[in-house]
Amino acid sequence: FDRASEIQLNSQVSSFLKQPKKLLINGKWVDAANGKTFPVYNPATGEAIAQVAEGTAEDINQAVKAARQAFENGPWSRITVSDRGKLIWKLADLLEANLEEFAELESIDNGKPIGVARVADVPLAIDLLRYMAGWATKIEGSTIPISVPYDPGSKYFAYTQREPVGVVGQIIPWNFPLLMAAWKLGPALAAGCTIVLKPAEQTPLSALRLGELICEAGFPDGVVNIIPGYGETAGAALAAHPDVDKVAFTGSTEVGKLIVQAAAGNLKKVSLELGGKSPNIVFKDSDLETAIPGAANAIFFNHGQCCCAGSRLYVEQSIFDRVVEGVAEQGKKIKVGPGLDPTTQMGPLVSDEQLDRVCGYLQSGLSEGATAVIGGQRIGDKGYFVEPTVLVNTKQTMKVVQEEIFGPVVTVLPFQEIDELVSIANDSIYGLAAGIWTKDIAKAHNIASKLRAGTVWINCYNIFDAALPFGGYKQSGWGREMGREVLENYTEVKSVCVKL
Ligand code: TXE
Repeated sequence: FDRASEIQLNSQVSSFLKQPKKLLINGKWVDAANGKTFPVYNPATGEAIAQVAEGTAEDINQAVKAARQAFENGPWSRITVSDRGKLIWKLADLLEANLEEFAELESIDNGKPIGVARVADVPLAIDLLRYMAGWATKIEGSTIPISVPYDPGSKYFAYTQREPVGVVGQIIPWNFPLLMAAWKLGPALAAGCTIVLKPAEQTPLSALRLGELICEAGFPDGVVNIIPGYGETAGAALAAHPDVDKVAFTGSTEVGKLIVQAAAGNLKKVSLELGGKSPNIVFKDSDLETAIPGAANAIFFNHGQCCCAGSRLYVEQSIFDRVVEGVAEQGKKIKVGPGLDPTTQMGPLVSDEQLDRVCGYLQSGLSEGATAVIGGQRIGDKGYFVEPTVLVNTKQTMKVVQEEIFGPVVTVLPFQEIDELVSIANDSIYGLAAGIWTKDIAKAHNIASKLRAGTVWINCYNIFDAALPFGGYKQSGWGREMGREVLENYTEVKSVCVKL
C-alpha cells in the first residue's frame, strides 16, 4: 500500500493529468462560468491528482443551448444515418487505439485494478459503441393497416417512424466511469440526439479524455457537451432544465427519486438505472467447483461496487458450511492493493465517503449479531481499502441484508424450501439482477421466471454484452440500458396517416 504513490504513470496519462481539465461546451474546452475547480483524488492514496472545472447551473444552461442548436440547426440535424454510425464507429476505433491510456486513467481515478480495466471496462465500452454504431442505420418504424369505421370506403396508408427524442441530459456514476459514459452516449448518438453529459464528481477524468476523442472523431460542435460538477448543483440543474427533453440517470435510488421530481417540471422523459441487492442462489445440486468461485466473483468483482453485485447469497442448507468456507477461501486469496499495481486483484473503494458508508454497514451488521467469517474491517489507514467480507448469522430483516452496501461484503443465509427461497429472494425493494447455480435446468428456468429481476444469470454471473438489455424491476429503475431496448429511451414514435 505504501508504494501506491510511487507507481510510475504512463506518459500519456501523466501529460493528460497535467493539462487543465475544462468543460466541453459547443466543441470548445472552456473554464467554468464561476471560474472554480474541484479536486479529484487517487483512492489508493487519498492524494489529489487533478483539478477539474466545476460546472454549475450557468454552464449547464450554456451546454443545453449548444445541444439544442446542434439538434435543430447544425450539421448533426442533417447528417445521414450512415454517417452518424460511422462517427460512432470512429470513436470506438480511437478508444481502442488508446486502450492502455484509458485503462490506466480509470484505475488511478476509480481505484480499480488496471488489469480489470484493460480487459473489461475499456473493451466493453468499445464493443458497446460499435454495437450502437450499427443501430444508427436500423432504427425503423412500421407500416400499419388501419380501418376507420366513421369513414367507410376510404383508404389510408399509415406508418410509424422513430425520431430522436431531442436534447438529452445524462448523469452517470463513478463505479464504471468510462463504461457508463459509453452506455449512455452510444445509443443517444445512434438515435440522433444531442447530449449534455455530467460525469460523477469522484471520477470525471475518463469522460473528459473521451471528450477529446469525440472532438477528434469529428462529431459536430454541440452534439456532445461534457460538464463535470457536483450532483446537487450541475446534476440537479440538468435534471430540472426546461429545455432538456429527456434525462438518463445511473446512480442511487435515493437520487433517482430526486431526478423524477426534478424532471416533472417539463415532464421530460426519464430512464433510471439504480441500486440493487441481488440474490445469488446456490443449490445442493450445483457444480460447486464453479458455483463457489462464481459466488465470490459475484460480490467481489469491482470491490462490490456494482449495482448488480450478488450481495445476498442464499445457499441450500445441506451445503451451507461448504459454500461459506469456499467463498471465504476465495475472498482470503484476493490480493488487495493499489489499482495500478499489475498484481492487484481488488483495489480501494472509490472515496472516503464510500469507505465510511461501507464501514458503517459492517459495524451495523456486526452489532446486530452477524459474524464475519473473513474481513469486516478497513485495511490500513491510507487509501480507501476494505477487506473482502463474508457475513453469516445474518437475518433477512437486518440492514446489511436489506440495503445496498456497495462494497465487498456478502451476507450468506441458508434455505430449505424452494417456495421460501423465492419469497426471501424477492424480499427486497430492488429487482436488478439474480443468480442461480444448479444442474437441474428445469428448476433453473422455473425459478428464473419467479424472480422479480431484470437479469437472471444461470451458472454464471456478471455477464454483459452490448446486445443484452440490462435494467431493473421495482426500485432498481425505469427502462433498459443496451440491446435494442435502450433505443426506446432515446426515440419518440411518430404515427403518420395519409388518406389515399
Ligand atoms: O450516488 P449518487 P453516490 C449507490 C450505492 C452507493 C450510493 C451512493 O449504493 O453507495 O448509491 O453513491 C449525481 N441531482 N450507487 O452518492 O449520489 C452525482 O453527481 C442530479 C449505485 O455516489 O446517486 C453522480 O453523477 N444528480 C449506482 C450521480 O448522480 C445528482 C452507482 C450518482 O451519484 C444529484 C453509484 C442530484 N440531486 C451509486 N445528486 C448504480 N446504480 O450503479 C447526485 N447526483
